[in-house]
Amino acid sequence: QRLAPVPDAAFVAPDPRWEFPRKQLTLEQPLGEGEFGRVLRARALNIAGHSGYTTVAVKTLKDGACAGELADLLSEFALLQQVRHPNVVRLLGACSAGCAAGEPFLLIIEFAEHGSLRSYLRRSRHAESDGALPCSEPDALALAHAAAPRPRAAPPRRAPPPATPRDVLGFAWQIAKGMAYLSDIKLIHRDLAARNVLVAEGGICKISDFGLTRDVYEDDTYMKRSKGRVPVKWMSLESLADHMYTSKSDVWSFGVLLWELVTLGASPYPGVAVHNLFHLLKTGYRMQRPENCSPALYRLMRLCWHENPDERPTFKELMAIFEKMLEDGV
Ligand code: ACK
Repeated sequence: QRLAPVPDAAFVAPDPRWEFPRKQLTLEQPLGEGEFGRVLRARALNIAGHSGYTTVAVKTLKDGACAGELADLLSEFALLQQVRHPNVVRLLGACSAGCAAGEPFLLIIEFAEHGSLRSYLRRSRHAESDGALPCSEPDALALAHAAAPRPRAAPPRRAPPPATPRDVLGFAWQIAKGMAYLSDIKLIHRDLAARNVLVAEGGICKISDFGLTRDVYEDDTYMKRSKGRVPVKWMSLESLADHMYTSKSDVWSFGVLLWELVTLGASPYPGVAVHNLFHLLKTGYRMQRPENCSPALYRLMRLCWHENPDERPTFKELMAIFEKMLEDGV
C-alpha cells in the first residue's frame, strides 16, 4: 500500500494513551476512498485490550491531501477519544509516531462488517425477490464502479436480506440513540447521513465520520467560519443561510437520513440542483412522502424539517417515539 505522508508532520504529536505500534498493524485491502481520505481493512495484533489479531479499519490520507484534510482527520481523532457508546464507532488507536519522518498518520477504528448504511440499504434492494429497485433513479454508485473498476478493492459484500419496515425503524432508533448521546455531550455531528453510519455485525448501527464534528460553543451553536465541503442536501435552512449548527440542525439531517432509510438508500431531492435547494426550502418545499413510507413516519420527517429549530423534536424524543413504534409493531 502506498500511503500519503502527512502534509504537515508538525501537527502530529503521538499521544501515549492511543499510540499503536505500526509493526503490529497489517494493512489489507482498501474498503473505500473519498477525495482525500482512504479507508483500509487491517489486522491489528493486541489492540485495545484484545489479545491476538483483530480486524480493524484504518483511516488515512491520500496523496495530494492538504493540511486542511489532515486537520479534519486529527479533529476526528480528538473527538473520537471523547466518545463511548454502542451506536457510535469506537476508536481503537492511532499511529502517529514516525509522521515527522514521512510515515502516514493512521487512525484505527472498529471494523463494521456490512460497511456504510447507504451501501447496506442499496445492497438490500437487490435481495428483493423480483430484484427491482424501489426507486427509479439511476444507481450512481453502481455506475461509478462499472466505469472504473478498482484493482485490489475489497471483494463486494454479500447482499443483506431485504430491509423490512421494522428493520428501518430499528435502524432509526439506534441512530437516534447514538445522536442523543452525542447531543448530551454537546457534540454536533454536522454530516449525519446514511453514508456516515456504519453497519456492524448483528445490524448494529454506528455513527461515524466525525471529520466535520465540532464541540459546541456555550450557547450550543457552532458557527462555521470558512467554506469547505458542505453536504447541502442534508443541511438545515439555518445552516445553509447562516452557517448555524446546533443539535437541531443535526435533527434536520436525521430527517433526511430517515428518508434515505425508507427509500433504501436513494439520493435525496432527486432532480433538484444544489444551488436551487435553499430557495425551494425557504418557500416551504419539502420532499414528498415516499410510496412505502407510513404517514406516521412521514410526519416525523416533516417535523425534523420544521423551519423553526425549536419546533423540531430532540433526539431523546425521537428515540422514545421509535421505541414506542417498535413496541406497538407499527
Ligand atoms: O459502504 P462501504 O463499503 O463502507 O464503503 C465505505 C468506505 O469505507 C468509505 O468510507 C467503508 N468503511 C468506512 N469505515 C469502515 C469501517 N469502520 N468498517 C468497515 N468499512 C468501513 C464504507
